[in-house]
Amino acid sequence: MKIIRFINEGLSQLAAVNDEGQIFVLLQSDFLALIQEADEKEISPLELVLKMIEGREALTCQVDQLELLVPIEAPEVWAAGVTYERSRDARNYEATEGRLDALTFYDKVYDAVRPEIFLKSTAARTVGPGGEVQLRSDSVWQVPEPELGLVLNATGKIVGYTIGNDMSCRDIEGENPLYLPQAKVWKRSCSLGPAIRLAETVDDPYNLQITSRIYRNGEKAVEGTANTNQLKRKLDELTEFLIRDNELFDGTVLLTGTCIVPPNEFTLAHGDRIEIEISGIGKLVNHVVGAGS
Ligand code: DO4
Ligand code: MG
Repeated sequence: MKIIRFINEGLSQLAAVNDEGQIFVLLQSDFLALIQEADEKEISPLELVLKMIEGREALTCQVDQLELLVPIEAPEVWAAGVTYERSRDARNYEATEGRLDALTFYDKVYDAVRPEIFLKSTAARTVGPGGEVQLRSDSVWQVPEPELGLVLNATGKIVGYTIGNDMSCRDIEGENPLYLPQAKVWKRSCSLGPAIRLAETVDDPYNLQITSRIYRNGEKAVEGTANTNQLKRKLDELTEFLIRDNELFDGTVLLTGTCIVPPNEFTLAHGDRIEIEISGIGKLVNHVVGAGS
């Protein structure tokens, strides 16, 4: 069971989408209200949704006919890094352009007990399905990072799964790891969506297929696939470090790191279309616009 938000007669509307793709309008204002109501009633979110849609008519349209909104206005989006071997190798390359002669920060963090976790975005910097992600004006090496996103409550419990794009500037990060916040955080540098899959309906989060495609002038320019079974860390390990001595807000999203990196010569350009698909969650599509657009 997935939860989406869409525009209905000018207003934001919450809805549940079952495995057959049928859409049922929900009365709650947003995903958090749904989770909170389930908590108050001491039932699971899935039970609550099933009760609400029982005997109700589904909408007569398909999800791709709706104008979707970001499924959650996450107050904060955090991100874990170097959680896949592929990410470690890509960072090593961008930091040394192939001149690798010693253990780097990235090798060390890949094996360390403490994971890399950084503040990636806020609601105002995050776009939803169909939205425009923006390029930085001072970078010539920019890529999307397709990642599984964990939707958390204030205690760090995983209440849902979504798709995230951790837009990144490889040249800025490669120049100096202390530039990480600038390589990661700027206007419209993060996207989430198109849906949140209720956590209890995901059998095995360590077996989700991730596919990413980038189209340029209507032609596929890059494609990559990965599986969350390649993840070095456990999801609970990441959330435990995130909540440690921290204040977390309901609806915080934690991106779990990328395993798909385009070829080194590739950089995003205005007009590109990015697709990120994760099995059981959906396909997040965004359009790339140049700096200042
Ligand atoms: O070390 C920098 C960030 C890594 C990251 O974002 C990732 O591995 O996905
Ligand atoms: Mg990332």
